[in-house]
Amino acid sequence: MNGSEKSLQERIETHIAELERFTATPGRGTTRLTYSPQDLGARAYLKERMREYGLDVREDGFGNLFGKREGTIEGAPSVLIGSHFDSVPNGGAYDGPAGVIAGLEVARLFAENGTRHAYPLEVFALIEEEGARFPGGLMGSRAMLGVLSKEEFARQTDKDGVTTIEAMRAAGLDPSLPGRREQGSIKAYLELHIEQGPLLEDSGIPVGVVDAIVGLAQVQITVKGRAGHAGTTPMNRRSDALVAASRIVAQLPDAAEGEEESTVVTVGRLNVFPNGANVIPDRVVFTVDLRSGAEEHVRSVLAKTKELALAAAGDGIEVEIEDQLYIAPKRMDESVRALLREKSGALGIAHRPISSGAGHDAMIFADFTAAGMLFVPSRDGLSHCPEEWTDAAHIADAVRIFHEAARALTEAE
Ligand code: HGY
Ligand code: MN
Ligand code: MN
Repeated sequence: MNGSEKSLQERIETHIAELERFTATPGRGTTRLTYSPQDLGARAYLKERMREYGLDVREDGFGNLFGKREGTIEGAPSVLIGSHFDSVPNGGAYDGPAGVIAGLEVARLFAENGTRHAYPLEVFALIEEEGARFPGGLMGSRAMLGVLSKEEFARQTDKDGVTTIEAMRAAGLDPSLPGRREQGSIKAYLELHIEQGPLLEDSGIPVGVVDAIVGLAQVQITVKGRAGHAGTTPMNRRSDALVAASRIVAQLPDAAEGEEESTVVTVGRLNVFPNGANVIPDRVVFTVDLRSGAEEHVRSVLAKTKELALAAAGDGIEVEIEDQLYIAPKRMDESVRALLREKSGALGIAHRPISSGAGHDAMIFADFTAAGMLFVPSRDGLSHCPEEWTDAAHIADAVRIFHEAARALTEAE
């Protein structure tokens, strides 16, 4: 590696290590919830790097963070490059930050080379992609593009009933700042993300050019029964919310059976109330996350899930279902994909097409602009866990590809 290459890889490793410090679960992975002290720590680090790399720093009314390098055309739409910087509970250090860091380092190369360009380059770091604090996920991008209205955004509450606006204010962020981003202000969208699966590593290919992202739906199911004494309530006089909820959960894998093979269904979050060892549960709240590469299968499994849940009602059991997110499968922009393939090839970096089983903010942007994604390998295909790891050399590959692509996208037509 030549000098700047080595420093690029080392800078990437430093960024990862610095951002990794901002976790609520040190030693047990990255837990960085939106608007938390960990969010603020990471945000401050990213702002410092944006300023160091000559970018104008701005936050919007949702807490999304932007670093802009103006081009020569006044008021022209931006080429956006970045990702999200929140995490799942006890997640990894690369899911999200790898993409934000790639954006930062592309901007640094523009600055280092004194690149003159017509269209602005805008590095971004979005909030609440994971939905670990507020319902649904992809919240920063949905709010920014108006898919989630400002009113709906303001109504979102976390598990303690704290609203987004209250949480922003408590974190010293300003929800009165402009939020909605006009479609005409974005020329293209680039995002690097870790693959979060085994394909690239298994194939020995360092870069994936994403062609499509699965469709996904998330619903929250609340099962209500009747609390009672675990010792004195006969079995035939119980309306046990947890037994009813467990029967629903146990049937869900069958709901995915017979659908297209990429169809998956997951119950990742389940809370029991009042959660006493000697109390019959009177309420259980859980999420169902379901995905497929083909929309008809998303719809079919969603319908089956709701049917199963509602069939559990009766004998003192009530069931409520709340739709929290629904996104059809999305294809990445063909011209951006071709550009990424061309620049990878020109740099001699092996690449392959790859589909995403994970959801990404690119799904939201794809309806508003030309969106493209690159994947880099995840060791052992692991993600959403402390073991998540990606070689900084692969992130550096993606930076070089995006640097060439961003130069092409920001130059005058
Ligand atoms: O859930 C996902 O696929 C993404 O990690 N938010
Ligand atoms: Mn992610
Ligand atoms: Mn994730």
